[in-house]
Amino acid sequence: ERSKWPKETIDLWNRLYKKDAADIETIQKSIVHHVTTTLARAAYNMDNFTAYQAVALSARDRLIAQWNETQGQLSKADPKRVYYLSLEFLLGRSMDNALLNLGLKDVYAKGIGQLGFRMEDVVESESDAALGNGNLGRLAACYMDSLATLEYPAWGYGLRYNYGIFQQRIIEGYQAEFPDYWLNFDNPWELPRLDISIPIYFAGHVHSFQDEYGVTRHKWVPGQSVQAIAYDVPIPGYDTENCNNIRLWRSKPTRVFDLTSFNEGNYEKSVEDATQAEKITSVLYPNDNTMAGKELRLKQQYFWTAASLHDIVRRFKKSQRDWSDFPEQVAIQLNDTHPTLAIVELQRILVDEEQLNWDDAWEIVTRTFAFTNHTVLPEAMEKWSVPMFEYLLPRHLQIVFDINLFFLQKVEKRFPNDRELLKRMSIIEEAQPQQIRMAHLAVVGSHKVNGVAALHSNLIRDTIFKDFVEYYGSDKFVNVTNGITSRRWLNQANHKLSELITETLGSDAWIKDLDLLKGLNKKVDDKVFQKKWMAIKRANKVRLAELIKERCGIEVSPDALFDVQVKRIHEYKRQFMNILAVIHRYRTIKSLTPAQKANVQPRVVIFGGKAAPGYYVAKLVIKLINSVANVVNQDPAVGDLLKVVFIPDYNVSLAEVIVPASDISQHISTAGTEASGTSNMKFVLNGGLILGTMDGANIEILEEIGEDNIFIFGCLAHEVEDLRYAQRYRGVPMDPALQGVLAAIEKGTFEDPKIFQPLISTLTIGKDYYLISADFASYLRANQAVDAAYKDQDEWVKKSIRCTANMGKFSSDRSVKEYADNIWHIKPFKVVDNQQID
Ligand code: HBZ
Repeated sequence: ERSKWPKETIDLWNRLYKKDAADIETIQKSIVHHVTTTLARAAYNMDNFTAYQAVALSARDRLIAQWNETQGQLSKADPKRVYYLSLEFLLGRSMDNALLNLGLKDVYAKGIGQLGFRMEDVVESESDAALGNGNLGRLAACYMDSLATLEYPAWGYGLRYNYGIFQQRIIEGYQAEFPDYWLNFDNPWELPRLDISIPIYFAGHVHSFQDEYGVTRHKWVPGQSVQAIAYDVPIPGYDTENCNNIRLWRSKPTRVFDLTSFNEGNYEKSVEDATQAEKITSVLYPNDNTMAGKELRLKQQYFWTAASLHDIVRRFKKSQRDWSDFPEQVAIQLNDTHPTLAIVELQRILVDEEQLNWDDAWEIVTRTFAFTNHTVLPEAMEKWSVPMFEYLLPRHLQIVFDINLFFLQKVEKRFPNDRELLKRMSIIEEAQPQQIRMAHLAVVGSHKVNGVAALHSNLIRDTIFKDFVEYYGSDKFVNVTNGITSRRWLNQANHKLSELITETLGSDAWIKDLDLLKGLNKKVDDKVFQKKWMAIKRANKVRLAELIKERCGIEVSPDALFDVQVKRIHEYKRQFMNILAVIHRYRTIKSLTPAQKANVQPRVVIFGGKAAPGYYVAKLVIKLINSVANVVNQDPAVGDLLKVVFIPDYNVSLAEVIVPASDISQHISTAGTEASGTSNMKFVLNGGLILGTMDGANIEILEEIGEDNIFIFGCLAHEVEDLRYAQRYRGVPMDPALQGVLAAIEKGTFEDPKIFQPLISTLTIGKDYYLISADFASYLRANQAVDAAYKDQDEWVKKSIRCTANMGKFSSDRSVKEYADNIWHIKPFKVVDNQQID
């Protein structure tokens, strides 16, 4: 107990415990110290990677100090905290962000410059932390940055996968997957907490008995156990002392259990059990927006939610408050349905272990949780087979059935004699075998449910959760439009533009208050400013052109229009439609006379993104893009008028180079399918225009920047059903331009057409679920509008400036504040820089 320390000891601590000064020499000393001791290297034996490691270790020392200070002060004040449960945190690189947020970027750059290294090279030596599939994971990372910056007491909980999202290589035009063993070298951004080890149980059976009051109670008697070990990743806020935490769990075998097998003389089984235990956090599932249904995935979800709740409950119990205060102290946000088991686990802890009665426990549970939905695609809805669930989590299954029973009883009371309604709303789907609908469980166990953009939130109210809106009332279903952090996506990724903005606005306050970008609106017509603006865009394009040359061996001109579509490859995102339109463009160019060609706007069409390894059709889209690129890029009749590029292994740090270099980016999902999109926000924030559909956050971006600064085409969400119906039953013919394009593929213009047959057959009349044919004509027109607008560079630059100027709404600071005010009911807690213990 610190309070019992003698005064001399406290004084000694306070003399020793001083934050390091932030002058160049102190920084250089710490770098050299880490090179020569932690890394055991000699100065003359240093490369960029060693320099990166040393700088990271040096920055980490400071992060840890801030982290300690924050967590110490939080423990003492014990305000309400929010816990963000996400199976994915797509952090990317950490060093640049850590130095920026610590306010030490310039002095570190100078410091290592004098030691003979360039900051850019050092920064680029870091590999990405890629513990996520796409923007669900990246959103979690942006939110952690904003939570710390706005000084909210928040922790993230996730898994520490040994293998992040696979590395993609392109071999003969096809995607090939390679493991991402990112922990090959020590990860300096994590603090292993080997002392925090939590037992997690699986399988076994349930023991039911009467307690001393004659009440039936249940106790889970598990059959297996593993250990959860904590690894903490400090998340510093920008321009604040606050430093939050992401706690990632790693699975390890339990010693007691392998000893049992060992003592039975079954050495091999004990080793096998140990391997099984480590497997739980071995690999991130590489599917986005599809449900794999694998047992190991369910194990991951339970392992993670149980460890996290154990930690949260332990922290709460230290305060010795009454259980009814739990929702006053704890808010838990479920990032999609992946952590929904946490609802069941908390109910189990309260009822089985803390002996609360069911109703009191359930009241606490539902006041604690809130749930974010990220998709309406049916194939993405999580369902778990009851037999598999029962084997792994027998007690939890009983609880799920009880939750469902009590819930349906209440529904029945409100809406009597409606069996169809009960069937639709049930948490259990009557199939062979029965399935647990995790989205229904998440809705029933939460006090707020949100979608991630206005259209999407309305859609979930009208479709998948319609019955629930009628039952609970509409207040429970809210919208929080996604956001992105301006620190990474403008200040770091586009540093030159960031400097120009600061110089123009006279302050860098916009980095924390993105609405201040509005001040750029008055510069729209300023010729000098326009020139600087375009010069920066061009420099960014030169940088991307160099990257394309290096990674793809393709020469592209930075004077062409850069047209970018980078995101996960998925049918609903319609990269297929994009490449079909590229083929159309290619055929058109080939049909022109030299005089006509002189009027063609040169364009570089850039693709990037990973397909889930088992998603055959998506992988064929990648193959088609590469086959088209091969033909087009080598056709002398086309030259610089059209280039097609597929950049392999798209990830966060590539995005940081690609986003600032785009003139146009494509966000062209079938209306109603893309919940929000967040890269659309990143591109526009960097002065790139959008070619897109009326889907997700595109709609709100349009509202903010004005319809003259965005290229919109295609059908609207409410038209989709009718169009599908018309296609299927009224024999609507295929778009003629599309027919021409398909004929060219089938003729063998791009390799053996047999390869692409399964892809082309997705467009068969009546089967074109994503409405490529229906939208094709308006898509081609929108592309022409883009070409025409780009030719008028005087107007284009104005559009580009207006884009950036009006993107304030899409700061993740705004999103996080909405969550804090309307869902979590938490307040900022400012950490003071006192550096003293007492
Ligand atoms: O979440 C995305 C949505 O598609 C996108 O529209 C939205 O902007 C973004 C942030 O809200 N969803 C994902 O990225 N989803 C996944 O990555 C995913 C991963 C594993 C799953 C399911 C989905 O099992």
